[in-house]
Amino acid sequence: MLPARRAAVARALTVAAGDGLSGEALARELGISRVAVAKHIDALRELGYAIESVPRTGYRLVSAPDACIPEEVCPLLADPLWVGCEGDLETASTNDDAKRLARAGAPAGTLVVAARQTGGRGRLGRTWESPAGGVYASVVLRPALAPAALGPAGLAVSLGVARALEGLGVPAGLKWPNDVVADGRKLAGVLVEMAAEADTVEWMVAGCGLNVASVGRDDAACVREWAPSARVAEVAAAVLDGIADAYRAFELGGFASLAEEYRQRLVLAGREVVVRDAGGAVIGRGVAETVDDRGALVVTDGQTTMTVVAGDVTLRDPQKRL
Ligand code: BT5
Repeated sequence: MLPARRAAVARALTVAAGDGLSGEALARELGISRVAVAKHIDALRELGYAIESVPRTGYRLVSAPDACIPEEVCPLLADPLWVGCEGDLETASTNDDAKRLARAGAPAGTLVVAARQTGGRGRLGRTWESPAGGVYASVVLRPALAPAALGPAGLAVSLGVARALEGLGVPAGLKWPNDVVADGRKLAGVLVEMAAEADTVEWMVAGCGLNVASVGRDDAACVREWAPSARVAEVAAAVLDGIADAYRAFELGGFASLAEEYRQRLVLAGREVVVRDAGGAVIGRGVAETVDDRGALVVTDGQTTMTVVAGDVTLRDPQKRL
């Protein structure tokens, strides 16, 4: 992974720790001018880095921000899928940024992260509230699969998120299709978008929004309820590595290879649900039984069984929690 220069300055200051580094040493190490170093230091301060300017020593890092920014997330990523990471403190939507990069030819494994979003998007035209204190990340993928095979990609990605959260001590469940929930409240959502031509997929962008700190909604959960000292960047890196792992299995073996694990976490099993199509029209009511190997939700009303390939479900009794 080639970190941007700004990230390289942050890295060098982190490694130097209390000793600090002179502007000259930084310029030499990174092969840039001292003016450029000063510019990157200013940019890092704007991102929330506390950097002291010490006479004769140079720059010393006092503290790094707890935020979903490339400087903090990238060094923690372990999966070989990741080839590049971009992003800033704020953007409208990391999915929109990743789509732009994908259209411009960015390779699979390119990441976009942000500390907050001003236009975070959910599925079906809904909004994703994206204040500071969350993970907002989108990945460019180029699956070697037919477009029709990508239907359950979001389920695979949400399973990757849930697995990673379990590793952090969060009791993560899955609400079909793409929601990660805990204690009956939504913790994370996944938005998959793609461009396909005939029978090839040009690109696919998978975005994940995840609450690490509270967002102040009654129907939302956050990671810190179970992991009070979790840092945003650590959670982001764990979740992104989890997504990479699940995506690889999905690309190789399809959803069938992940279905059993998904089913084990399905919080809807045995619950009365209302099924709606993408336009919001009710297309069925019944008990959610399971998710089949193609990723469809199986709902039965006692007489007929329907398999729902795409759409949305809500609990029949909205007072009841998942
Ligand atoms: C989703 O949509 O759950 C997908 C959310 C994906 C967001 C990520 S952030 C990075 C990337 N960039 C983007 O612009 N988007 C992706 P959906 O299933 O439609 O759920 C949306 C619904 O979740 C809303 O209508 C609210 O009811 C609820 N919601 C909104 N913000 C929330 C939050 N922060 N926490 C919990 N629930 C929330």
